[in-house]
Amino acid sequence: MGGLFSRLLSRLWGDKEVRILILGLDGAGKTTILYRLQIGEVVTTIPTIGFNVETVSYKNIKFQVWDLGGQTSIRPYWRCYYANTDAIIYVVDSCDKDRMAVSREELVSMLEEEELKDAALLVMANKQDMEGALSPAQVSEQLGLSALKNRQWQIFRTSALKGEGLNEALDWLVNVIESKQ
Ligand SMILES: Nc1nc2c(ncn2[C@@H]2O[C@H](COP(=O)(O)OP(=O)(O)OP(=O)(O)O)[C@@H](O)[C@H]2O)c(=O)[nH]1
Ligand SMILES: [Mg+2]
Repeated sequence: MGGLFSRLLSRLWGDKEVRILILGLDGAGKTTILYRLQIGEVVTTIPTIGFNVETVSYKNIKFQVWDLGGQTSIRPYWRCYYANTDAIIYVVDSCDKDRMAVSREELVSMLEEEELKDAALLVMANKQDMEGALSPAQVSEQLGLSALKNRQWQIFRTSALKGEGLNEALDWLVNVIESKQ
């Protein structure tokens, strides 16, 4: 039964890759998450200038995952990557309380973009292994997620360092993508 289902799925999808962008402020953990998802390990990162792109296979779906640099001077270039995006993974450093408002502004202006109107939004309240991390509910409130209209979204607690919460988050994404078929 599982085999039949996966064959049907791969026929539906063919070789199409699902295009995902990982966005969020600098230092939130985007690159760490990308490689955690791809190779299952914590890699040593340096701040991303430009982007990393990797293919991640999960539950019979091939995700083409773009991890963009989050520094202030690089954020204006995010929009160059918006076209044909199926979902956004928005990563927040749950300990970076001082910059929650900045993170919210960047999120809101990104979601106003026409090219992203059909993209699902997966928020990762990352760095949950650290003391003093805001809970997903608190991060959600700070980002104003409950005010989002016409958008499939969900927030998950994650620790890229410990590898926690990432599978739950991707499971949600797989469901959303399958339901769009
Ligand atoms: N404690 C903890 N540290 C993390 C976690 N995720 C990432 N980090 C650390 O946070 C720092 C920044 O991580 P990066 O993945 O480089 O951040 P980024 O979002 O890609 O940053 P830019 O490329 O500058 O946009 C690194 O020292 C990571 O090891 C986490 O879940 N917990
Ligand atoms: Mg990076």
